[in-house]
Amino acid sequence: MATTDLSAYDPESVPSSGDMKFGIVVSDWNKEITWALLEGAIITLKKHGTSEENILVRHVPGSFELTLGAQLIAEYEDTDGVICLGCLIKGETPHFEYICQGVTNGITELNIKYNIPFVFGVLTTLTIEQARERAGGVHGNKGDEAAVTAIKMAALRRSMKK
Ligand code: DLZ
Repeated sequence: MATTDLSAYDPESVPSSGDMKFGIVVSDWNKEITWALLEGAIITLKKHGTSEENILVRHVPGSFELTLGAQLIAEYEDTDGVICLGCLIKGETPHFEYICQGVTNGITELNIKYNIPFVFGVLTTLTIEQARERAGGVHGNKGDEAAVTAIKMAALRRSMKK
């Protein structure tokens, strides 16, 4: 089955993010991968107009901590959205499933609780190779996809604001 190129999108479909501010919370577990996602997200936000000073980056130890990290940004900073970046690689125990479930539910709840988008930029792969392929490899960069989603959702929210 063909895998989507995570970095492929129509630039015309992305609004300008020149006046937007974003938080990025990045997990340092599997940092070879997550820091590549971070780089992709920052480059893509800048490409669409977000300035360096309007990109707030915060690190957390693992993907399980992404939910609280993102909530802290939402509580203490005035941002148009928060991008959550992590990489979970399946091991030999069910730990992977629990963390995947925890972070997925956590980020979903944040989207409902706050009136800003929280983007799920978390890779969940069976191997490190699959993660590399999606962190700037043959399948593009999940960080690019997350940044484009954040801009689109932030623009949607602004279009609704009275
Ligand atoms: C403990 C753990 C394991 C085994 N694997 C990963 C992983 O593949 N990716 C990831 O982001 N985090 C992992 N963690 C760490 C947990 O997310 C979390 O940081 C710890 O359980 C402490 O709460």
